Amino acid sequence: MKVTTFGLDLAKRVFQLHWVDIETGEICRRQMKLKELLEFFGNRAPAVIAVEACSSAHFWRRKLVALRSEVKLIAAQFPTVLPMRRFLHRVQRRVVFLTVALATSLAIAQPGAPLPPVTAEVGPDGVQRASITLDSYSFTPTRLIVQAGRSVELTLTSVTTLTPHNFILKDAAAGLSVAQEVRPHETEKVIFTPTKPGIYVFYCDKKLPFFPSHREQGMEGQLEVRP
Ligand SMILES: [Cu+2]
Repeated sequence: MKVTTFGLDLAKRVFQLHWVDIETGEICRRQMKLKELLEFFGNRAPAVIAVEACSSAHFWRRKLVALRSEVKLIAAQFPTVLPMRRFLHRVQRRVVFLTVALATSLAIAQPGAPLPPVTAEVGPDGVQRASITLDSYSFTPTRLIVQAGRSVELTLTSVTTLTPHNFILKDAAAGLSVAQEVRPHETEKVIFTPTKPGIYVFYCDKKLPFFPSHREQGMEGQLEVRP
């Protein structure tokens, strides 16, 4: 079973919900009142819900998180849609909100192009440092470049709402033996020294019964160790 991503358009009385049916690929849309909305999410498997960041978004996040859903606040970030938005705001506000809600739903459901790799910075003490953000279900950056034979210190920060994650990086022959829990909204540091150039996969192996592991949902990245 996969987790469905919803785009939720917040309003005072009637809410618009958009999602992509995982089985059929069909784009679905439904209008609901508050009571129906809470029942809808209360009766289904945990979901990811994208909500446009606005003044009431935090209120809704608390309501939906209480129903075991994970809520992602999405900043206004769609350049082709949003410059027009100011103009359309007066004319047809609803249409644009729906477009954004649907776009956010699709953007989360279908990961885009990979982000560029990040090279760890070497401090005055010779330690290579980098930060990695853990979310459901991704690491950012997904590709980190370090040098062999020097210490690496990673700062791992979870920005997830309630899902615990971990960071596993293991290859005995390359001096890699890291397994660090990172609880929601917490930061952990790990230090290791990669001894052998190569590309090594790090991942989160958390898994709920009956669900695919976080790694299977895309929560993995690569450590590139250069000579
Ligand atoms: Cu995880």
